[in-house]
Amino acid sequence: MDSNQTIRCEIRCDWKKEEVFTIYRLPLLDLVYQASTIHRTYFDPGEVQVCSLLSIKTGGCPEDCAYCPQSVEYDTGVEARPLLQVDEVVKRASDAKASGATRFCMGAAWREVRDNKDFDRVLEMIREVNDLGLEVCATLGMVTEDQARKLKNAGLYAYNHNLDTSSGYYKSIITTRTYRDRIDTIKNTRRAEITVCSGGIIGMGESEEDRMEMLMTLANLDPHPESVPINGLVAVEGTPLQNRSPVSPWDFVRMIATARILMPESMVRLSAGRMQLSLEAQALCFLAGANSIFAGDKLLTTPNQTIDKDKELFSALGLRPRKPFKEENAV
Ligand code: SAM
Ligand code: DTB
Ligand code: SF4
Repeated sequence: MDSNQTIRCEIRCDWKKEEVFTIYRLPLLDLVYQASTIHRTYFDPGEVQVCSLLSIKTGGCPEDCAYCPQSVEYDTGVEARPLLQVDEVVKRASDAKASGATRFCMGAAWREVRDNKDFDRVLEMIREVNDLGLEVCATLGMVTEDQARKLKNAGLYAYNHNLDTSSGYYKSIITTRTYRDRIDTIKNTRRAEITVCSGGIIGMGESEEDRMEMLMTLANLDPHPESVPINGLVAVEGTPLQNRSPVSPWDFVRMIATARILMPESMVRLSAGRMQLSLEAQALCFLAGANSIFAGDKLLTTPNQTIDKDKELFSALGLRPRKPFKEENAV
């Protein structure tokens, strides 16, 4: 494909390596132009989904994910805390709603969900946050199909489980579980008819090929994940990746544009790492097809761009927060 050829907008789950590499390596402005064209075919380019994140169970995680400040393996200053109470979570969700969020994602530093009292409490959180009229998302580690059905029955709208990187590079980042485990959890949530949120992280020392392979793996899931978060590594002191330099804004734009072209109907989320991007670079990400962000002063344990800065950005670009699906479907 040469840079003048317009990429056809169709939903495909059979992308070949060469096709993905050709798209990823287009001259940047051609890539952005084509991604933007596809974005405008499927979405209102003036709308951005605003999601809020809350760590419902912080730190003390037995996994060894090299990027993560919540692993017990690393001395990062993140204190391990027990699972929050339902009331506290509902209060935080309703505050997030009042400040404009329409999706609420609850994260737990767990390797996997266990069938115990803590899981029952998370199910109750989901029921109550769902009653607020928010799209509820959770990221709790590995789940079985049976657990996924319980989450669905409680009203869970989406499950986040990132592939994080390519299958080849995965072993350099995490040794306590496999890529296959990740894919299996995604399949379990899909079988339970929960929408899938899956993406990854750039800036962990992976090659361009690793980035393209990760996007190809996501784009060859059938159906595509409804939501694809692209995170820039937040290099936290104490983790093995503490000295990684920040991701280039051009790389961010390239990842987002390629994700948009490969998965035209998915929400592409400009996730962690916005603190290291200028407002202008973020604008280019929206032009390239990003249509979702995490808002609020904190991600799970690290700082995020402030609400005031987000307001400035939305106002400068003429962007509007997207309504939750529930309201769209309401009569
Ligand atoms: N423990 C669960 C799991 O690993 O699936 C859920 C929580 S975990 C913190 C969710 C995701 O956050 C990870 O898969 C990773 O993509 C992202 N993440 C964690 N630490 C990060 C960091 N320092 N920079 C960027 N993304 C990060
Ligand atoms: C995702 O892809 N990124 C979010 C959310 N899904 C769970 C998490 C980002 C975490 C960044 C590091 C931290 O704040 O601890
Ligand atoms: Fe645990 Fe998730 Fe962090 Fe890995 S990414 S250490 S599984 S909280």
